[in-house]
Amino acid sequence: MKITDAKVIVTSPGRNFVTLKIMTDECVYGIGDATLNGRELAVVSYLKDHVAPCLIGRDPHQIEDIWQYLYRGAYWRTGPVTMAAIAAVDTALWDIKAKAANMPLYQLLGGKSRAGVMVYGHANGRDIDETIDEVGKYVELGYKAIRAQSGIPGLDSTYGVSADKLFYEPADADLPSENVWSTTKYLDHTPRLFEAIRNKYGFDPHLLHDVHHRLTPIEAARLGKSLEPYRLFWMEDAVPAENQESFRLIRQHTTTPLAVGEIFNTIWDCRTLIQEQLIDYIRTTVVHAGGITHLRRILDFASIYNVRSGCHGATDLSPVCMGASLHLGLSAPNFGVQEYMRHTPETDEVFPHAYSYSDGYLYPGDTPGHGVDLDEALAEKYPYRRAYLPVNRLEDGAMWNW
Ligand code: GCO
Ligand code: MG
Repeated sequence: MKITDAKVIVTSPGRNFVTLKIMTDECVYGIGDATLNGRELAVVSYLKDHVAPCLIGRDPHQIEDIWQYLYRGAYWRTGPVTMAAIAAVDTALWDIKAKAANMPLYQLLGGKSRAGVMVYGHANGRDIDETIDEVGKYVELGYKAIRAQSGIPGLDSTYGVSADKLFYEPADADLPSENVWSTTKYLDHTPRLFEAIRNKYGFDPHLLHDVHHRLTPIEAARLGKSLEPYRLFWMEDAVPAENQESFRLIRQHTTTPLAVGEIFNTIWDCRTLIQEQLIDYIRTTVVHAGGITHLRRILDFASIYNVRSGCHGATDLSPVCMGASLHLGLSAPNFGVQEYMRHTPETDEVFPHAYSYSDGYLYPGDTPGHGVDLDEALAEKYPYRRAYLPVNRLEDGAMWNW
C-alpha cells in the first residue's frame, strides 16, 4: 500500500477544526485530528507545507517509522504545533491500518480491557445554587463523574462558567476577551461549592474540579487540603506545570488526587510527575501528544507508577480525536476517566461517528478503523473563523494564567 495524497481540511461548524485525510492507492483512507485551539492555521501550514510532501509514496503501515521520521527527522522536536501535526498523521495511519485489517482500532491495540469508557461531564453555574442544579442534570443523564465549576462572588466572569450549558465553548471571541481573577475570593468560595454539592447528592457521584493553572503550589496545597472532606475524584491543573517539581510541594500537603497534562505534548513534559508519583491522572490526549503511538507510550510508562489516564476531551478536540481516544481508553489497562464535553449537532453532522453515549459511558463502536469520518461537502459550508480563548488578569491588571 502507498500513500497517494494528504489533504488538510479546515472547517468551523460552530468552532474551528483542522483535519488531515490521508489517501492510499488501495482506496482506503484515514482521518486524523490536528486542531490546536486558537493557533489552528499554524498546524495547517506545518502539515501542508512541511509534512504532506514527505508522506507521498510511503507505506502507511509503517506507523512507527513514519512517527520517528517526523519526530527525529525534523530536528526541531516537540511543541504543540509539531506534535499536533504528527498526531494527525499517526491517527490517520492507525485508522488506515485498522480499516485494512477490517477491525475496530481497539482490537489492534490489544482488545477490550473494559466494556465501556467512563466519562465526566461539565456542570457549571453562575453561583452555587445554579451549579447544584446543573450537577443534578448530569446525575439524571446517568453520569458517574461530574466536573463542577461555579462563578465566584465579586468576579464578573470566570473560567468554566457559560451561558449555554450543554455546549459550552470557551474560544468565544474574534480577539481574546478578558477575565479578572482573585485567588483569595476563589479559595474562600470553592470549598463551599463542594460542601453544598455533597450535601445535596451525597458521595455517590465522582466530583472533579479544574483550577485551570490559577494557583501557586502552596495555594494549591491549601485548596487540596480544604477539599479533602468532599473526596474529589481529582483536582485538575492546580498550578502551571512547566515546573514539574512544583507538584512535590502540593503532594506533601494533600491527599486530594491530582490531574494534569492537557497542554503537554510529550512524555518529557510529564516524566518527573509520573516517575515520582506526584500525580494520579495524566491528561495528555491523542491530538496534542503525538497521536495514538506516543500517547500509548505515555500511558504504558504511567501504568508502572500507578498513574491512570484522564484524557482531555473539551470541544476543541474534534470527534476524530474523541473516537481515537475511546479506542485507546477501551484497551489501556490503566484507563481512569475520559472527559466528554459534548460537540454541537452541527459538529456531529460534519463528523459522522460510531461512538455513542449511554448511562455514564462512551462506547467507540465496532466500525473498522477509529469509527469517525468527515463529510467534506458539509465541512466546506463552514469556513474558518478566527476565534480566541480568553486571557486572564489579576484585579490590579497584571496578566495571569488562563
Ligand atoms: C478542560 C480544559 C478546556 C480548555 C480548552 C482550551 O479541562 O476541558 O481546561 O476547557 O480550556 O480545551 O483549549
Ligand atoms: Mg482543564
